[in-house]
Formats: sequence, structure tokens, C-alpha cells
Amino acid sequence: MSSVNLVAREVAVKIVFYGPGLSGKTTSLRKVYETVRPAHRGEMMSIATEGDRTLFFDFLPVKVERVNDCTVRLALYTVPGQVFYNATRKLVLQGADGVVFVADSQPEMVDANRESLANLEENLLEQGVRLERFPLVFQWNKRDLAKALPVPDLRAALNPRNVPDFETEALSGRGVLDALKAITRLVIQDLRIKRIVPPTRPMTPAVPTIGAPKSGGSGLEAQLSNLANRTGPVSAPPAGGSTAAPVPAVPRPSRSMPAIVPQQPASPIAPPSLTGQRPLGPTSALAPSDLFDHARAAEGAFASGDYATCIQACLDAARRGLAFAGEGPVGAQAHLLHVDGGDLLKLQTLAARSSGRVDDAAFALYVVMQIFTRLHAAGLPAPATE
Ligand SMILES: Nc1nc2c(ncn2[C@@H]2O[C@H](COP(=O)(O)OP(=O)(O)OP(=O)(O)O)[C@@H](O)[C@H]2O)c(=O)[nH]1
Ligand SMILES: [Mg+2]
Repeated sequence: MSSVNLVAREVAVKIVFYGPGLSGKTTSLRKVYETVRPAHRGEMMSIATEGDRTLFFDFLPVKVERVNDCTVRLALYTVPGQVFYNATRKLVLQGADGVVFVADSQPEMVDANRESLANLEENLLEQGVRLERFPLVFQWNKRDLAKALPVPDLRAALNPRNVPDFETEALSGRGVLDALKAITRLVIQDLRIKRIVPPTRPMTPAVPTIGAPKSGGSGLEAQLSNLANRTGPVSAPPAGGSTAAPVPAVPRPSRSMPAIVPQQPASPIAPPSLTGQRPLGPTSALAPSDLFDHARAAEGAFASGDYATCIQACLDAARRGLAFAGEGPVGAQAHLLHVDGGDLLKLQTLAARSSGRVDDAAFALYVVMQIFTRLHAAGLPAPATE
């Protein structure tokens, strides 16, 4: 869901990396994280992973300055590709402005690619959005594998609309930033057509428009390219395997997270609006407005490395969240909301300890997000009536 701050001339857009399980969505996002200079991005958050598998989502904020006289803030998300996580995919997809579809080039993945694309179409339609009119680009990923299908075959199977597509190797990063540039350009064009992006100021004739970026100028292409960390170019040649530095599933929190704050925490699952002074993480993005402050407290403690406080704040938020399901024992509330009782028990055990570890705190945030997600699905808390 895009948001525009006309005073600051900032546009915040949400882009989702979609595709079947293990196609390379998380690896692609990680490569964007590694490529973009720290001053232009926040920390990458991987919320609940099991080995390679994303269980909830990954999130990375990126800032692109001076596009069409505006600053563009990208909120990049990945979905979990495994078929049975469709409820989570729907949540992450809500309010998306564009999608990078990461297809797996291997022959045995043709059906999984097709099913995932059909699933994207169906989930968008539930939001009243038609895929054929939606900003979309493809990554034909894993091109480094010898058995990768020819690109024309992939196009015929998945891209009859002939939207921009890119051969990528997420492990080395080849092509990943090109796909991101393309989807950002499409999204901004779409927002301009919808008159959401403000027109260029008349007094700044030197600033090129999105549709006609000038080479070496301050157009979107140039700006995104300029973000690249010179010590780790995205187009580094593949070296017969992974060249990516190992990144922990739960990255170490940074005190230098970018300014990300919602203008109004009105919708419980609104994507983060990216203006303001303090960081907004995925937990507060999912929080019902009554619990927004609790989520922020938990995230603040996490960001400052105070994991024990984060876990306590999560337990508090979890209890308050469960209370929306009515009075009674926590177990019954959890049952009503279909929240995993085992996870709650573990959260209570962690909170009883005096110290906290980063992975425990990340788990606590995950439990709270699980509760927020279920509350939303159940329509709780009910909106206030006049
Ligand atoms: N050879 C090769 N392997 C890749 C490439 N991209 C990703 N992989 C590998 O594919 C596996 C899955 O990658 P992920 O990025 O975790 O996949 P995902 O799409 O996020 O998977 P889910 O979270 O389950 O949806 C990992 O072992 C990656 O190292 C690529 O371009 N080439
Ligand atoms: Mg993943």
C-alpha cells in the first residue's frame, strides 16, 4: 500500500517477492541487503525460519533518493513459498504495490512455478486486484544450474503478458538488482498514472522523470545503481557456487535502523509507512491499534539488544492480545484463536528466565505476530462504532 508524504515529498511503496518454495526469494532479498550501502537500507529481518524455509516473511527497507524530485522508500517483503502457508502469503501480499515473481528455472519446478503464479493471481483477486493490470516482473532464478530450462520455455509457461523478466542467480546476485529496478520503475509509473505520486516541482528542471531516466543522472535507474556497495557489486560473476556471505536467520539488531514509523497505526496489518523518526518493525506493522505501543516497546528492546525486556514485552503483548478472545484461561483463548499453545508455553518459559538471547527474542516477536495475525483473521478487536 503506497503512502505519500507531500510535505517531505516521500513515497513509500511495498514490493513483495513471490514464488514457489525454495525458488530463491530470501536469497534474492539477502543479496539486495548485501549490495545496497548501509546508509540506504535498514536491517533485514527474517521472521521465523527453519533451515532455508521462510515461515512468516523477510523484510528489508531500502531508501532511494531523488526520484522524480521525491524520495522513494521501498518496503521489500518475501512470502513463504510452501503451499500450506497461504494465509501468511495473503497477509504479506496485502497492500502490495508490485511483485517480483521469483521462478525456479529447474525443469522439475515448472508445475510449482505455475501453481504459485496461479496462487498469486487468486490472492490478488481476493483484494480486488487483477494480476494482468498489476506491476509484475519475473526473475528466472538459478540460471547457474546446468539443467536450467531455456528462457523461452519459461516465458511461454509463465509470462505470456511479456512483462519485464530477468535471468538471475540469486546466490551471486546476478540480475537481482536489475529486476528490483524494473519493478520499482513499474510501480512508480503505476502510481503516477493513478496520480498518487506528485508531479515534479516546476523549479527543478534538472531532475529527470521516471519514464526517461538520464544516464548518470538522478533517475531511478541511476539512483538504485548508486546505492550499490562498491565493494560488493550485485553483478559479481558466479564462482561455481555460493559467493554470498552466510547471514544468520535472525540478523543481529542494529542501532542504526532507518527511520520507519507509521503515520497512523490505523490498520492492524497495514504495511509500514516509511516516514518519521523511529523504526517500525513487522510486529508493530501487524499490531491492532490498541497493542501498537506494546509491539513498539518489544521491537525497541530488540533493536537495542535488550532481549530479556523484549521477551517480557512480548509476553505482555501476547496476554493482552489473547484477552481480545474473551475471558478465561490463556489456553482456551489460544485455542479459540488457533494460536499454537506450544509456542505460548515456550514464550512463558523464556520470560521466566532472567536473560534472553537474540533467537529467543525473535521467537517471542514471532509468537506475538502469530497472535496479531489470528486476531486480524477473527476480526478482533471489533472496530469502534460511533
Ligand atoms: N544454484 C542456485 N541456488 C540458489 C539460487 N538462489 C537460491 N538458491 C538456493 O536455493 C535454496 C532456497 O533458497 P531460498 O532463498 O531460501 O528460497 P525461498 O524462495 O526463500 O524459499 P521459501 O522461504 O521456502 O519460500 C537455498 O539453498 C539457496 O542457496 C541460485 O540462483 N542458484
Ligand atoms: Mg524464503
